[in-house]
Amino acid sequence: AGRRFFVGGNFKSNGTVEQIKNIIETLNKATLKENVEVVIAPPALYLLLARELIRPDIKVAAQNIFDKGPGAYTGEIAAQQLKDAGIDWVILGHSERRSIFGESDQFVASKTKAALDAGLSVILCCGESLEEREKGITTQVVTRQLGAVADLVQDWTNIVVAYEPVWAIGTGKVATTEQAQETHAEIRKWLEAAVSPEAAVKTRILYGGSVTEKNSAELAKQPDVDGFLVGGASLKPAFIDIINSAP
Ligand code: G2H
Repeated sequence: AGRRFFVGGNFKSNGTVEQIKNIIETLNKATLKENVEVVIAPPALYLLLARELIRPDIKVAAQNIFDKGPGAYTGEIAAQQLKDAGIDWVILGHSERRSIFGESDQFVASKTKAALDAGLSVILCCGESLEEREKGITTQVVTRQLGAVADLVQDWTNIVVAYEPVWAIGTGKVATTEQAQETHAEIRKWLEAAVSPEAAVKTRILYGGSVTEKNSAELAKQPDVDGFLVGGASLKPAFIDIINSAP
């Protein structure tokens, strides 16, 4: 569809200095398919180390920011500080932030706006719970989550959407290719109506949730799957095979 394939590695709260160095060394030595955009997101503590060591064609993302500051916000990192440190991307609205830390759609939207205003690019996550899927309200849930962002942000050029069904995250239960494609197509339809026809054509929609080197090639073939947000498997050499499963 002319959209550049995108693969993000979300390390979550995993790794040590030594392990991060090893993952980066493996990536630096790997032959990666050209024209795949690759971004790794180590824990905040290791962002500068990662940026220093990683090959220049791979970018680095934070896993969160605060929507205010710099200032008196103990424990938080402001968007401008990431930008200053040469970190170009941030993951926002991950379901673990929403469920464990109680982040609302509005808070995620406000952070997305702060990130974009500071010149960062955003991997914006959305996704339904198992209960919501069983109720048949998947589309309502993800468009409500994304809609909060559309209320504040008109220009989606620097947003990549990641659809991550909560029931598939870290569970080994990957969505079927049909389930992923169906929801991705719904998101694209929503983008056309709620943001713009241009955003619908250009915005990358990633799939996330138990992506491995075994299921990535099949998912990558779907017309509305433009890449992956990979958790567990991004810490392993298999991440390279996932990157190279781009069609
Ligand atoms: C979903 C995904 C990465 P995993 O959270 O964001 O993690 O691949 O481990 O399910």
